[in-house]
Amino acid sequence: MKPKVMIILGSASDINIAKKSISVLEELKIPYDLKVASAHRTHEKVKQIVTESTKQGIEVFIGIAGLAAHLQGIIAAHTHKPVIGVPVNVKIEGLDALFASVQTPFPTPVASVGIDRGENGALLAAQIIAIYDLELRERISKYRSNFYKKLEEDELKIQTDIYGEHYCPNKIDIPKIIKKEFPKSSTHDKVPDVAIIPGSYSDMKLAKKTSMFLDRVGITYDMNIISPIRYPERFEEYMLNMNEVKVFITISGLTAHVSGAVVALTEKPVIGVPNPQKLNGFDTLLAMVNMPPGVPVGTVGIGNSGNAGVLASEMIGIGDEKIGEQVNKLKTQYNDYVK
Ligand code: C2R
Repeated sequence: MKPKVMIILGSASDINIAKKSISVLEELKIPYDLKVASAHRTHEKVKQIVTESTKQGIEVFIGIAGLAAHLQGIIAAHTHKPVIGVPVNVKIEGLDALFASVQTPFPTPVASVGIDRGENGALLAAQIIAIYDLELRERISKYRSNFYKKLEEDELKIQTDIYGEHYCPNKIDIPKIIKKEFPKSSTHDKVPDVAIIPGSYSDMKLAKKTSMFLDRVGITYDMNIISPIRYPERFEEYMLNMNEVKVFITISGLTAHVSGAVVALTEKPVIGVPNPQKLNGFDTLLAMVNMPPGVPVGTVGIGNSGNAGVLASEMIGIGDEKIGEQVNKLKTQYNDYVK
């Protein structure tokens, strides 16, 4: 058995967060490896692990680190495979690690998940691998439906404890878990590889930068302004039609409902780009990245929609050699150009 996911911890002290990732990978039966290496303390070791594991066929990296979490960016600098960042709360509620993980410059994206959200890091890794593995996608779907069941059980528990005189529950017919239909094959001639979803016209400028990158790499995409708040029915219909795309990219400002609504309705990986409209984009960044367990949004830096294009290409590249080579070439060319 060869590992598909490489987990790197900045320090052995991050192990409790890594354990959350491990338990998800175990449950989903995904082979993984784990190393401890710090970009600050053992820079060469990180570089060696990343370049060697990329050659040996690792499909996704997960970097777990607290404080000035440069580890994730350094991993992304040495590979064209997707990198997921899990910021750890060591000081100031983990905000230092979150910013260090998410705000990497173009073209070195890190798909950051919420602070201490090791389980979401692993789940996002699983969703990326499952782009090309239908059986794994079904396991993910089952795993996620357990959240639905648990919520029902918890709800019943607290409801039976309510003795209020005015408590009068309504009878509402709620459908049991909605069964998602999976396509027989994950490739289809007419379906685009990526769905770019800006929540409003004001997100179009950023969306254009994403599509420009996808055009360069030769990845097909659909781009549609769909707001789940403004047009909920149209949104659901769109999601049904886009069932077969490989990756979703959501671009939004303010409350970022778009990314949350998309991740709720798909087993495919979802990338979020916060568009700074108010509060310099802090509101949107936090709303996108700090998702609860079971619904990860791989968030890139504020306004960095170019990085969303690179990240989607890296995800598609794990099962498409031509795209993989293309994104590797573009990343290397850019690095040479900056030199
Ligand atoms: P120690 O407990 O070893 O002092 O580490 C680690 O990930 C850990 O959360 C404290 C915190 O420092 C983080 N660390 C980084 C990096 N190396 C270690 N952020 C790095 O390379 O980015």
